[in-house]
Amino acid sequence: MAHRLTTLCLALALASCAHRNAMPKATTKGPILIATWPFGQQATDKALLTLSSGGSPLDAIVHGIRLIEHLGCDGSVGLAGRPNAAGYSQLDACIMSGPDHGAGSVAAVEGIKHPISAARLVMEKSPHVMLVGEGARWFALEHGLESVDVSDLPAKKIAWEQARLAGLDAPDPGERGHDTIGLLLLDADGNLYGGCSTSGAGGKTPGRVGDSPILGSGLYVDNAVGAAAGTGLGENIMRYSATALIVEFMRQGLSPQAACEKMIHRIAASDPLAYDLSICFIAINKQGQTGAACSNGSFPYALTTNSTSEVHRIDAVER
Ligand code: SD4
Repeated sequence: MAHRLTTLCLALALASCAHRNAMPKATTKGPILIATWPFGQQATDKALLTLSSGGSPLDAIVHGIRLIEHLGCDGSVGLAGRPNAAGYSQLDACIMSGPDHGAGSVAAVEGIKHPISAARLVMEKSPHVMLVGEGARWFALEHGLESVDVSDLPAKKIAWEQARLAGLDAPDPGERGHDTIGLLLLDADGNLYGGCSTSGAGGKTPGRVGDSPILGSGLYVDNAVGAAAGTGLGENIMRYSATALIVEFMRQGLSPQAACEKMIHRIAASDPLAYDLSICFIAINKQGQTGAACSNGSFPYALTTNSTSEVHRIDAVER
């Protein structure tokens, strides 16, 4: 089932992939939606549909991301995503609301279908910003989110711990594949919102948390300036507070494109990996300009407005 859905996601996304390296034109009138990866187009389209049906901007972010969590596009979001080293899913998600600088986040949560909804509940129904693990699951279920059976998890955890003690190391997560849905919205009133959700790096050590639920790493929204989201190997993003810095670069006057590129160069200049970072960013500013950059390889991302919906593909930054 998951495989069929993944194939469907890819086919839909590739059919509309356009304009290698074409830079989208700046638009000033929202809504404008930008999302990571080709499957992000399904999220941007769904979010636009939510807005045009009268939904709020936060509904749009959540509906768009829930669709990807449901489809498990690319095997990297939701419960259909690649499991951790012990063979089960631990999911990360966060959401930010520009006008009130609201934020909610869940990390390493097990056995719920929609971590983005849990993150929104943390933002709207708790006095906290971030909940992790069992507490995040408990809170989500208390607020009516759909659960899945986790009765086999204790046995899986014990088996993994025994294997670990026997000296069998967790596989390198970087080689197991990873992606994230990051979705940013500038609405018709000029307000900014964002969310992201991931099952994280495949084969990660149980308990590992990536950049995606960490505000300022996987996602940052500043309603006065702009918003940014990251995807790629979280360890290479969260050590640099990358999306918070991209927003700061925009505050200093850089375009979203230049801000994303500067962040890649900034990390590459000091990191032992140089440009071999496997990280990408998207960004949007208050004026509706958008940008994207990646460290190596190429990076497709989705851009949707009232009049167009396309997947753009950029090459790695010039060194
Ligand atoms: C993580 N950043 O958990 C996520 C995974 C990802 O493209 O986005 N991969 O490290």
